[in-house]
Amino acid sequence: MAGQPGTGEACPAEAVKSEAAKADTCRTPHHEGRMDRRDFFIASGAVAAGLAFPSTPTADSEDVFATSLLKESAMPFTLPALPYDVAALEPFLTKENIELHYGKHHNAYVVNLNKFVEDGKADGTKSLEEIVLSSEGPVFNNAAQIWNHTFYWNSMKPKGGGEPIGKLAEAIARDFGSFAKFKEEFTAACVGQFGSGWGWLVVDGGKLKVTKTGNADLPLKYKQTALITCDVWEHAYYPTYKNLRPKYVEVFLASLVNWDFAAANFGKL
Ligand code: MN3
Repeated sequence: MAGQPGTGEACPAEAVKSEAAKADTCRTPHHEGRMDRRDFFIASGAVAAGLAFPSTPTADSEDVFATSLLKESAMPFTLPALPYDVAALEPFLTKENIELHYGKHHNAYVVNLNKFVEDGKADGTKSLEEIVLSSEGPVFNNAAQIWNHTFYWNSMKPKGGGEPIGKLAEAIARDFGSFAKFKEEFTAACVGQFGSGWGWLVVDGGKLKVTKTGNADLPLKYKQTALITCDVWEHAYYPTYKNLRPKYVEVFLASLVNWDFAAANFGKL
């Protein structure tokens, strides 16, 4: 159902067969017995700090939880915490939708990239961005999808939507004519992306642009700075909206998009 074209990416169903994936399932927030673990990932501030996820040394405790954490922390890439609870985007994206998308899909890309490092196919001393810029095929697909998904989670927030303010609002008016015109272009890109991919608001050569990319492709490759993204892979919206991608994109703009995140990305330029 959820489109997984032949881009060399292992699907989550394959990935969960690995030991690493089994260990990773406790990172999914709905496993209530593991709240201590979830708190750790939130406390690590991985998301707030950006998109590079160094491993974290752990104490030598005999506790089962700490032992599994120690095992994973040998892996160079880790799944960053969601910036909100799995149910926080209800009813616009259901808890089930986020659990599947974050806990299975996003996690599978992390598991896969670590496996490539283990097998010597990717350099675990490089940052995620460095791998994205220097790889192709399955390594690129998984690295880029880790980056894209972390960026996507931050592109939404509970009680999102509305319109940006300040310098970003001025730039949107300058480069699109109006916010309404931006919305039209962004919607057309997201709805018009054939098959799996992403809709983006980017800065390209000092100018704001709407773009779309297929599969794992991303603005970083084109020297563009991403401000916001909407995941239009079917797995992103099928559990909540089934085949109604236009409805999902409409709700993304009306109730989910995080303009604070976009403004922060814009402000760094
Ligand atoms: Mn996705």
